[in-house]
Amino acid sequence: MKTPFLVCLLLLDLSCAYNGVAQFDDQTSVQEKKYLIYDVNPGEGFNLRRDVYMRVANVVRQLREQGYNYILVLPPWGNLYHWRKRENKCKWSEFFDVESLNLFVPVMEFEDFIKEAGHQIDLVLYLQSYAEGWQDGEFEMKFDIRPCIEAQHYYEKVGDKWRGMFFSYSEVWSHDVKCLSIQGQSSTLVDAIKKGFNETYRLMVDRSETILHDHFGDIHYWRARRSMRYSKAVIEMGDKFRHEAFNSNDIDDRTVIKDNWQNTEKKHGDAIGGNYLCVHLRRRDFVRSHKKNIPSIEGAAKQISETAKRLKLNQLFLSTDADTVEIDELASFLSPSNITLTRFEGGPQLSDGFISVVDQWVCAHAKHFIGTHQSTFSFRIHEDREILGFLSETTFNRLCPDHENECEQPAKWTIVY
Ligand SMILES: Nc1nc2c(ncn2[C@@H]2O[C@H](COP(=O)(O)OP(=O)(O)OP(=O)(O)O)[C@@H](O)[C@H]2O)c(=O)[nH]1
Ligand SMILES: [Mg+2]
Repeated sequence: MKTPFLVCLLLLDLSCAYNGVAQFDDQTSVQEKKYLIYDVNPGEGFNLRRDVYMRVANVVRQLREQGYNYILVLPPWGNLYHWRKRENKCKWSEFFDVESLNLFVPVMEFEDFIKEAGHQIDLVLYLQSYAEGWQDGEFEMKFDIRPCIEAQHYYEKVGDKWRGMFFSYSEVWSHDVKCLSIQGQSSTLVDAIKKGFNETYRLMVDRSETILHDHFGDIHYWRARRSMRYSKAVIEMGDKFRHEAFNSNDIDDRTVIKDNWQNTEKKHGDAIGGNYLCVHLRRRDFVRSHKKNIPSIEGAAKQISETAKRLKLNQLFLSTDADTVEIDELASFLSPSNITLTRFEGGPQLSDGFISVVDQWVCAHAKHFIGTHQSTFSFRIHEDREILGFLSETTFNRLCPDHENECEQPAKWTIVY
């Protein structure tokens, strides 16, 4: 079945702008420089991809600590299901501060990799589970080269070159594709690379979401997460909006952080936030896939009104992927009617991805936040608020489904330094 990859190759048009080259200065390793490129299941959204970045960054960290000189190549953003404009080839620097990422492990944009190392990849290692599934219910860390289960849907040998999606860069190809059945976490992939592929100069690991975190929420998780600062453009846009819409600024909100995340350590309660309530109301596909755990629009409005009243906040910042009909409906149910609903609309010149990150930044600075059950979009806001130093009770909240007044609230994954 060749359709998925051929269809994706046709979606090449809307490229993102080029800006900036990453610099790094890490002397951990003495070996010849090698590149670790990675990709994620095409169906995954932006914020799960941010989580996978932390897993792979910790693979590179461990490889470097053990003397292997890997540079992490950042997978361009593109063709995401939620991006209605279907942009592709978007650089990380559009959303994130690449210099800051670089302070955790050396990283580079894919276009810089091409400039430096060409259009060829030596090996694609396609991660997959074991065809036979779990054995005896035991979680055993293991990996083995096995026959491919599904990689043939995404990679195809044409002459002596393996072709694939490669982030919509049609000139890129690989010398080889192998499938690695793996059960495990970042360190398991480290072991696999050390054992079988540490001579590979340009190694790409596809389906990286297959590996888990070594320890979710530990210091290495948080170091990778803290290094994931937003780009100057995102921060400037978000701060300007906060100021104009809510008269919110870092001094008054006590959300000043140092430029370098390595020197930033804030305590819970240091931040108080701007004079507004932020709600992340996840709709669209979530209405189907998480039906039992999210409220109706009317139910959401009721909960928001109660919280606004309790906290004496009459300014609501709404971060949502809902359509305008649902937003108008929500506004009409807010009570008392002096609660003002404000959104960051962006404008046609901004990408869907950029607008969504600005939404997250504005929510991260609110006095109080309420998210949507099991949305990785909400989870990333929790983390930003932990970094800024908010009290956990202002952060780990979610909207309950209708007729469930006291639903279970999100797990408090508090920051570790
Ligand atoms: N602007 C904006 N976009 C949103 C909002 N909520 C969701 N989106 C869009 O939908 C995407 C969210 O998808 P994911 O990043 O997969 O997060 P999720 O779907 O909530 O969580 P999982 O599917 O569990 O990973 C974002 O990247 C946006 O493109 C929102 O509040 N504001
Ligand atoms: Mg999603």
